Amino acid sequence: MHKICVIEGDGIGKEVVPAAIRVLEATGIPFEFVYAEAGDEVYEKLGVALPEETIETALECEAVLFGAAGETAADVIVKLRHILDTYANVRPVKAYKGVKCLREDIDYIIVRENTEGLYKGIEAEIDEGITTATRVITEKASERIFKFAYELAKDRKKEGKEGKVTCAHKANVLKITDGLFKRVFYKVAENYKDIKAEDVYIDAMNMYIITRPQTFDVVVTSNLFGDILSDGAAGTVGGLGLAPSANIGDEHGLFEPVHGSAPDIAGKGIANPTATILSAVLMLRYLGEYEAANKIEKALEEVLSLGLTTPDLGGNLTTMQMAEEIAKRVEL
Ligand code: GGG
Repeated sequence: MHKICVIEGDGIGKEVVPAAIRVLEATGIPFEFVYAEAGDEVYEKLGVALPEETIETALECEAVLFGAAGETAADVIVKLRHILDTYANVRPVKAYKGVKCLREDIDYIIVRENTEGLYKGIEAEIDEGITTATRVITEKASERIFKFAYELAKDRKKEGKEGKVTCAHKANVLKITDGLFKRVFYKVAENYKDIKAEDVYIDAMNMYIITRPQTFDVVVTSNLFGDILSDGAAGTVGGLGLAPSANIGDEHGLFEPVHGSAPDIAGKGIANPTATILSAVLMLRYLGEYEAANKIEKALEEVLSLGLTTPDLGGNLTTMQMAEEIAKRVEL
């Protein structure tokens, strides 16, 4: 029995998470889902966006499945990643058949450092009209994220991928912080002679994900850069509705779609559940349930190629109808 903490969060989180749960239940794997609250609505109700009870549940479960954060994102999802010390934010960028993508051969992973950078949240108003934010980059956190990225590239190489890690930074301007980041990247590379290592400037990288996305395997970058880059990358493979993520640490795993609460479409039942379902697939692999994970991915591919989708991908199904199509195929 896998004990999973489920936090739907705000907006479309309340629609895409039940859709993913329906698909997870179709696998027949025994789950205990423990529901916990967080987000804007909870803040309105209790005056706190991430209640202690939710933190305790997240800490005691085997994994967390999270939906979407709204205005309280910094106090909910960013804080939860810190509390669970899920230092690697893994964001696959993959072109699925049946989805209009920039190219058919896009298949790489963005690894975003999850615990520091500008998202450390050290901000201040030092005088009227003068504000600052402190960008924290440490050798320790950089070393562990690079090890993670190289290990991931090693695993992917076994599956036939190139075996390359690309570090995206801005060391020519942020000389001290990204100077350290880049230095540690090549220091860690010394232990991975069988994996290619290259570095690019983050602004150029933003162009390369459009002009030559097929040349990347594992891309590693700092927190804010990774957040921005991965939304752009999602746009090349069908949009945010298809972008999953895994937050991985040594003790905990938290799985969530890359998208937020999308208040413009919340409550309409038209949100694409794919990103959350693919996040659940990542969760199953984390739990060692590889067969079920592959089965869901295959069913999803079939549903996408048949056009049985929500309106963002040109179909006319609701969130739950699309999930049903996937679940039916998983149950076969
Ligand atoms: N499911 C992810 C989510 O709710 N994202 C909203 C957001 O603002 N996230 C900030 C981040 O990913 O760091």
